[in-house]
Amino acid sequence: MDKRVKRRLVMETCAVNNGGCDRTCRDTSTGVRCSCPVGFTLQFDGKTCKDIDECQSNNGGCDHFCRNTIGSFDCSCKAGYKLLTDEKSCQDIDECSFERTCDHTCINHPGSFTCSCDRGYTLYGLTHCGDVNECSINNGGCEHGCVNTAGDYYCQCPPRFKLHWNRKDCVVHAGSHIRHSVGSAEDTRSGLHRLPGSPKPLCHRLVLPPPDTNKDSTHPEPERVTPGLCRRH
Ligand SMILES: [Ca+2]
Ligand SMILES: [Ca+2]
Repeated sequence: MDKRVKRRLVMETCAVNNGGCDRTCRDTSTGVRCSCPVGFTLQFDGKTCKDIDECQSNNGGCDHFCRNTIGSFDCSCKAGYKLLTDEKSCQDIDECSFERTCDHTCINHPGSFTCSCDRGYTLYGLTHCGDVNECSINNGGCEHGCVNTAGDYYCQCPPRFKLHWNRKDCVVHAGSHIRHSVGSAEDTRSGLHRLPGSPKPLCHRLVLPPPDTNKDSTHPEPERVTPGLCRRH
């Protein structure tokens, strides 16, 4: 045997300095053989192990994000997705499958979800539904009182008035002592209502107290009778 080879064989053994190998060393008849664990590749020097960047190839097989680590790699997913047990695939999280995600209605989307609210409610804070105070805008369209309720509202009238069928205006009760005048032809054209059973269209002169006080509601003052309150509907 060549002296140099013999000398090299003597020098290179896994027993000494791990045969110069980074990781695994194995003695063979031709000398030491270095090898590397999974996730590493043996360099041209036959000794050094270098991390494989799995993310460089096909994104590491990850659906969304790939992060290289020394000896391995990790997949992760965008917000709203979950990593499946194969540790590569990402699947939308169905937030609507959780309890109480939305106060009212939940709509699942890929990577997200939205909430919607029943009529009469408005969405706040993405998931919550709050009652709309219809009375806060134009008194809810009510001629007199407006009462806000959860998810709805209704109009109110002072004593001796009742709510018109349009649910907003107030009309005088039949039999009330509040005077009314017989409507003219113009009243008919303007669509003024008539009392049930009344042969002629009647324009009721409504005497209304201010919306926020009942002070005058029991004693309407004649001078406060306003022709303008003979309303269209
Ligand atoms: Ca790696
Ligand atoms: Ca979703």
